[in-house]
Amino acid sequence: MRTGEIKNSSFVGKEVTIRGWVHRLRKQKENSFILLRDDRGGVIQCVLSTDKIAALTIESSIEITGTVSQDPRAPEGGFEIKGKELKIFNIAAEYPIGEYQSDELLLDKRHLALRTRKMIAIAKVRASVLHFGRQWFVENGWMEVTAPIIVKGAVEGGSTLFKLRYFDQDAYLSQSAQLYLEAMIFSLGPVWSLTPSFRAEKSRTVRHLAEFSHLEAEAPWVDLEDILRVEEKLVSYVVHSTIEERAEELEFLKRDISDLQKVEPPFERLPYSRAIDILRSRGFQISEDDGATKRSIEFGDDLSIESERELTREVEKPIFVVGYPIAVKPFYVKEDPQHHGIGLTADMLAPRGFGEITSGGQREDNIDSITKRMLKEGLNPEAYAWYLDLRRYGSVPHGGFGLGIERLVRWITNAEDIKDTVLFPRTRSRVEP
Ligand code: NSS
Repeated sequence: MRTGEIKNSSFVGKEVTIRGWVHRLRKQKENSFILLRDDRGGVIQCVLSTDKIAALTIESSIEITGTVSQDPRAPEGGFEIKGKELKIFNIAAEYPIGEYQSDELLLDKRHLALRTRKMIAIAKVRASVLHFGRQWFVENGWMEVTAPIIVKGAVEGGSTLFKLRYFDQDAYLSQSAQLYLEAMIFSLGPVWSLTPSFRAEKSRTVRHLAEFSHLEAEAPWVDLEDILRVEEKLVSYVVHSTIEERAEELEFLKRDISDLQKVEPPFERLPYSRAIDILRSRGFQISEDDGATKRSIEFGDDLSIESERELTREVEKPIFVVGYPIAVKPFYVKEDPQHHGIGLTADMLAPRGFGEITSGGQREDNIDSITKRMLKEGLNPEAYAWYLDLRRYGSVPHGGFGLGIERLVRWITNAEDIKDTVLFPRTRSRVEP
C-alpha cells in the first residue's frame, strides 16, 4: 500500500503493509518514530518498539506491517502506523545528505537529493506541466512530431552551439526543432514537439541551462496574432490544470498561487518601443560591452534579464513584448511590412521578474528576404539549402513558437534557480551526476 491510500479514516484500526525508506528517524527509549517515505514520495509516521529498529539508518529500505491509527499529534496529516513487523531490505550506509545542506552539495548529490521533499514536489509539478502541455496540443488538433537532435546548422546563433564529431564530419546538438517543424507543416499542418534543446550558454544565470526541454509548435497560414492566441491559451491551460492537480505540492513549496489563479487570456501586448520608453522613463540603465560603464537603454537594444525583470515586476499575468527590431532577432523572423526594421515576433514574459518563457512569431517566407538576412548575419545560405527549399516550393505565411519547460516550471513553483526545475541539470560547470 501507499501512504496516500492509508491516510484516510476508513483505514483506522485496520492492518496494513507498506514499503518504503526511512526518511527520518527518532529513536527513543521504548518506542521509536520512523517517518517512512513511499515510492510515490508520500510520508507517514510509523511507531515501532526501539529494539526492533536498532539497526535502522536513514534511507534504509523497509517494509512495515501494523495497524493504522489516527492521532492529531502525528505529523503529515494525523495518521500513523503502529508497527508490529519490520522487514529490512537494505541497511543504508551513512547518508551524505542531512537537513541543512549547501546548494552545491545537493547538486553534487542530486541522484540522492531527488529523495528530498522539495525535489519530489517540484518533480511532480514538472510532470503535470509536461502532461498538460501535451494534452493541450492533442485536444486542439495539433499533431505530435519529433525532429532530429543531431543537426548540421544553427538556429539561434553560432555562439551557443555544441559541436560534435559525427562519423567523419562535424555536426551540432540541436538548439531548436523549429527549422524541421517548418518543413513538416506543408504536409502535416499544425505540429508540435517536445524535445531537448542544447545551448552552450557561457554565462551563469538562474534561468539558463545547457540542456532544456523545449515545447515547440509551428503552423501554416497563421500570423503573429494567431500564434500569440495559441501561446496564451496553452500557458493559461497548463497553469490552471497544474495548480489544481498539484495544490498540495505547491503548498508544500509555499507557493502562493493567487496570482496564478488569475492567469487567463488575453495577455497584454506591449510593443517593444513602448517597453523601451517605460524603461527609459524609470531611468533604467544597461551595461556597455566592457561591463564597467552604464548608459540608458535605447531603441534597438535587446531586452536583458534585468529589463525583463523591471517590466514584469508589478504585473500578475504574463505579458507579450511584441515587435522587437529584427536586428536583435534571428534571420527567420519576418519583417513587419508596415514597419521597417521591426519583426513580427514576440516574447512572453512571466510576471514578478521571472522573464521570458516563450519566443515566437511569424517566419520570413520570402526566399530573397531570408537569404539577405542570412548573409547579413554572416550565415552561409548554402548551409541552409534544404531549409531554403521550403521558400522555393509552395511557401506560405506561417509561424510558431518555443516554450522552455523549465522556465515555466520555475515560475509556477517560484523556484529561485532553474537548476531546481530539472532532475539532472546541465550547466557549464555541471555534467554530473
Ligand atoms: O531561443 S528561443 O528564444 N527561441 C527559439 O529557440 C525558437 N527557435 C523557438 C521556436 O520558435 N520554435 O528559445 C525559446 C524558449 C525561450 O523563450 C526560453 O523559454 C527557452 O526556450 N530557453 C531556455 N531555457 C532554459 N535554458 C536556456 N539556455 C534556454 N534558452 C532558451
